[in-house]
Amino acid sequence: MEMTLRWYGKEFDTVTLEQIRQIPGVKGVITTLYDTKPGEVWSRERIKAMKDEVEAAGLKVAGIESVNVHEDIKLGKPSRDQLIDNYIETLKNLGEEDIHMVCYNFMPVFDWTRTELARKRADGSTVLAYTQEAVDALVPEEMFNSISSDTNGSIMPGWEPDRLAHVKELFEEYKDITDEDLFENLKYFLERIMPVCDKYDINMAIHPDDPAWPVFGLPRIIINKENIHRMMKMVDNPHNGVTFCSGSYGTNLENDLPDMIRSLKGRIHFAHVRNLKFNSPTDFEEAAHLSSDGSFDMYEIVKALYDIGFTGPIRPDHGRMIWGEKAMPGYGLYDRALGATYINGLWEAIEKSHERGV
Ligand code: CS2
Ligand code: MN
Repeated sequence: MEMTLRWYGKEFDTVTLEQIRQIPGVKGVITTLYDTKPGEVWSRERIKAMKDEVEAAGLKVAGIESVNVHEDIKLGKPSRDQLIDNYIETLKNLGEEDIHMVCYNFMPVFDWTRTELARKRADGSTVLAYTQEAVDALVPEEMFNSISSDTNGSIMPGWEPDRLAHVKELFEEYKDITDEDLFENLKYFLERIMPVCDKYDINMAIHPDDPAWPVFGLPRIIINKENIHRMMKMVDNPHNGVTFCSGSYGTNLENDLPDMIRSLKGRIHFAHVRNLKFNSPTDFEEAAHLSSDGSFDMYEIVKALYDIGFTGPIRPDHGRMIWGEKAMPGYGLYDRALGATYINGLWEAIEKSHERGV
């Protein structure tokens, strides 16, 4: 594995490349052109400038999170062909700049959903949290307003203000879209982009829906083992793979995370590792990465990645807000640095035990 940290770019992130460079074992960043809109072509010049900036700080671009997919592609509208052409052009430009991993998602309207961005824990840290009761009591527009007013001044990925403007129309458009339609539209998209991925050896890594069940009545498909295997089989190409995000699949307690990882050998192109603490099956919060702080056995998760021979980029996912830091919720420096160090420690111990046959 290759330890990385997500970085949103100088204009959007409170964390600097110089700081990231000092986290032991972190050699690369996962980044994006955060000011581009879904459907836009990423120019080769801008990709190169981003790469040069990262490399000047002694790091590498280990992959992109995300090249967002336009809603018309998810909806299967006639305009999708032009939008997919643009996506292909972006992939080609990334490939020509020697970038080979692209994370994306296929969630209608919203990216991840949380009901609190700063729930206070007993130790004084704050974390993102979710309760089903709160979602059930909200209409989607209110969710947008509460998320955007509570972000320490940053724009949260997936909750960009221009989405808000269209939220009502989008819900209308998704009214008749079923899970089957969404699978079909994903298949169409993947079939069209695979040739450029083959040509430039680009690993596409779909991020799971978070939480891993339908919210606000919208269809959601990347939620469990059965569905991801269906997705990989319907376009059976090694470049069609997944981002294994323990915190997103883990929202559904029926998902056996180490078992899912083992079943995805060769198709996990990117890993997000984080822990959740369940207070009830419908109330969870994003704990520290350490197993005993949450509900998951992080050793088993990292061990499964080790056992399948995972060599791709990995990153600590959302961290808690600690030590007075002010940053984009989930994306401060301190707790993610602790997370990276902890995952590195688990990996070293697992690797050495394996090598020494203990
Ligand atoms: C991320 C997602 O911050 C997060 O929760 O894991 O927003 C992820 O970047 C996207 O879903 C991938 O497209
Ligand atoms: Mn994730």
